[in-house]
Amino acid sequence: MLALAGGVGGARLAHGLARELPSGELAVVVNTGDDFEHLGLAISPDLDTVMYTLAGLADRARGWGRADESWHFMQALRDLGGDDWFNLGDRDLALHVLRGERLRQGQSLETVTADIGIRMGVQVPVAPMSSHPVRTRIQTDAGELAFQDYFVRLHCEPAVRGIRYVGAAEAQPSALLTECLAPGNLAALIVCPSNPWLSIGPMLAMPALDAWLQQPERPPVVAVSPIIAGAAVKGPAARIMADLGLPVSVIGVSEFYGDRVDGWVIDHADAALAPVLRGQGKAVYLTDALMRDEPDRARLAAEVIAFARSLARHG
Ligand code: FO1
Repeated sequence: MLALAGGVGGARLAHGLARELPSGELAVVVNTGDDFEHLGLAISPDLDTVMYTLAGLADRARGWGRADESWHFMQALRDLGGDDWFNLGDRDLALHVLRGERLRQGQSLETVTADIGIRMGVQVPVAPMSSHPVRTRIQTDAGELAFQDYFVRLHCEPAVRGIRYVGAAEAQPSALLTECLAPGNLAALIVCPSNPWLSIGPMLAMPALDAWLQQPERPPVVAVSPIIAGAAVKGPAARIMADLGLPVSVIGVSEFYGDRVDGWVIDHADAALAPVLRGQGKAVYLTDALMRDEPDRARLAAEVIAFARSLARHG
């Protein structure tokens, strides 16, 4: 199975899927639209969040960055008048320094990611959507912003008027993604509960993935709703939906994903919306969609896997 994942929510379901599927049966492809150069470092936040989470190194509360972190670098940076709006923990820093050095030596982002994953003890194949740069840019009333400027420096405050995925149309899919999309290789594709516009959108904008999704005959695609009872579990998804004039519910997300998704996993709190989704021809699975802890991640993952397999059997 292929899981498409972005930030924290995606990483958590990917962790559950990794616990429920033998490693040969799962691949995780991650958004790189949030990547940026900062202080001379090559930073890939979603790749790092997924890898730290799969390796059991992620900070539980924050969701991003590492647990047991210290912040001496940030304090010294601040004392020297450096840009301190993007927090880089001392242990996390090593990863960004190493990745930047290897990219400068000419290694691809996919190769660097695979090597680092092995060193971290990540058991599941994880790759970027592409080794070619894709950058999510946020159009606001105050002009167009680079992703991290919107998300972190400005705390998602500017109203979103549009989103561009610069480079996605030209980006060559990673080898792992290409392998997953090859005929007969995939039992199902899982769209993790990441931000649809910020984390999944950049991947859907890649022609290779879009073409695969548009095939009349293809393995089932199951999406786990990132919106529960009209609110995002984490992050700005609900705000963005309101800014874009979409219904702030799984219906709004379903409008964005359209026919790419065959089955929706939604929370019991949204049971009233199930008939609307079924009216759109979607299969719907109702459950407790919130992942509070690791057992929750495994439970939800097991339900998603069974749901996807049921769609594969019944077409
Ligand atoms: N998110 C924040 O809200 N504030 C930060 O200072 C911050 C630092 C950071 C450092 C490394 C990393 O991998 C992620 C970090 N994030 C931070 C999260 C990141 O901006 C988001 O996780 C993604 O870009 C969107 O999912």
